[in-house]
Amino acid sequence: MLTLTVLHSLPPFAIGLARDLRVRWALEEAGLPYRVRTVDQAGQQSADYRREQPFGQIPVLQDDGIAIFESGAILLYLGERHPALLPVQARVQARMEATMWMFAALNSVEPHVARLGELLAFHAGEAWAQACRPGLEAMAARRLGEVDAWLAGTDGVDRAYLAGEFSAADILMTTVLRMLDRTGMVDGYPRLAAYKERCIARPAFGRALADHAGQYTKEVADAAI
Ligand SMILES: N[C@@H](CCC(=O)N[C@@H](CS)C(=O)NCC(=O)O)C(=O)O
Repeated sequence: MLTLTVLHSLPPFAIGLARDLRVRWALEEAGLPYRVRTVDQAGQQSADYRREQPFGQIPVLQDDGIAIFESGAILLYLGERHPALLPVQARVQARMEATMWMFAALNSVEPHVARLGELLAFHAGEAWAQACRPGLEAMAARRLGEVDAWLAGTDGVDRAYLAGEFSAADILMTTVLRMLDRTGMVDGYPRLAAYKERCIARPAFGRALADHAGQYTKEVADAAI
């Protein structure tokens, strides 16, 4: 049985964004049942957990004695076993296109989007943040425009997904784009916004989000009292 480690509690703004959602989504797409293990703040600091995840973060996926950290590595691991996430090995070009876009989502887009998202979530009112914001917005916007241009495809036909059929790359890119939901920036790119909507309309995403949010519902209810 697969075991996914998630944070024991989340601040309300992070519900729907924490990176266990990527893995839940991939597991749902692949039709793989899993159980959830939670780690609290003390657990994150423990030597045992640090051996699994050196930064004390989530997600971690355990599979029969194998433990994997980093959401991208987890999706690659699952993708190597499930063609619903990554084209089979014999389709070298298709598989590499999906792999390249997985790295692009994590390495070329996420850093800029996450930096802006963190600034807005944690430091919005601070003077230094106001000074940095235009530069970070410009860089995130540049990347959004570049992904949007890729989706324009060729011969006037838009690409439905980043690399042919739906893949783990779309899970990563969509979860990165969702970090900007509160800014409305993605809506400035109708093709990119339609792509994001197409991805989150997938039943597997709906199930993953419901399970992820359900994990924290009680905590939110408690906080409201
Ligand atoms: N690059 C890592 C980032 C993991 C990450 O940032 N996890 C956050 C939740 S989304 C976390 O565990 N935060 C708690 C902490 O850093 O203490 C990945 O993709 O797995």
